Amino acid sequence: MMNLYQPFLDEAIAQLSARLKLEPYPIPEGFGKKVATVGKGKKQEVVVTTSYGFAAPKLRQIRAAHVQGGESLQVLNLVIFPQLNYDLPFFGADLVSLPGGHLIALDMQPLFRDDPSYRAKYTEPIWGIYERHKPHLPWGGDFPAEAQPFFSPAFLWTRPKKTEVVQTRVFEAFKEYLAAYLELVEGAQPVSDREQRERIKQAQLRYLRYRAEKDPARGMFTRFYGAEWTEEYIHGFLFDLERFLGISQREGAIANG
Ligand code: DBV
Repeated sequence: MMNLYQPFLDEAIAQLSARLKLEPYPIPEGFGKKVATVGKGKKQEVVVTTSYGFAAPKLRQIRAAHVQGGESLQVLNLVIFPQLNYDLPFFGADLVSLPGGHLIALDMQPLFRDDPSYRAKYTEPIWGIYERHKPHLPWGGDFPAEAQPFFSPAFLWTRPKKTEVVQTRVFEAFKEYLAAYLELVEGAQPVSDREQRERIKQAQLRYLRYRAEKDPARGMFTRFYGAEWTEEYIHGFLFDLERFLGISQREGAIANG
């Protein structure tokens, strides 16, 4: 399980570099690489979290968090946030390996899930990929109902028992989803209509607030690196749109109800 997701990260950076004009996205000081030693005695492990950030035309932030904790923990979380004048979905990958097994979430997460024309534009292009992989990557079961609006019908959600499945099937699906996403980015046209732009911004904020508030890694990061570091990592890097827009978290909390 050691470094299970390094090839995924390498592949993502290779695809992104080949298809986009990448620029660095700033990573706040102290968040580029974080190391902690956890556990006692024989169970002691060093957990290293490495962050990657890029921007590209049409894409406000491309960011990844890679958590390497030896045999007991491997995570790659990669999210792409488009510029607010594009109606593109988010690219979202949450690849998590714990001693009990693997948890894989892969999707192009829609801004407007229930809009049929949006679905035709952004889910149909990946439907074939989804259908090809689904029989080998069975539905992972329960996930939070409140997360439902943020996933497309082509959401790959699976909990493989075998690491080999991650290295083969999941890796193929990951490559294909990312390639298909970059195709959509290439074809995307800017939105100039003010009202539509406002709807996009609100949909991005909804998604972002949900992810920041419910981040399933919060507990883990807090245990490793403390609460202060973790909250700043979540709001200042992983899910930073409110900061980017100059909205305080307090206003955000009020807007969220
Ligand atoms: N998840 C993140 C970030 C992570 C991360 C930024 C950098 O959003 C890791 C790290 N995800 C992570 C970890 C776990 C999960 C689980 C460590 C395991 C938590 C644990 O078992 O303790 C998809 N990720 C999950 C789960 C789901 C997702 C459904 C299971 C949660 C549960 O069982 O409660 N990805 C996640 C999600 C959205 C998404 C909810 C919502 C839009 O895109």
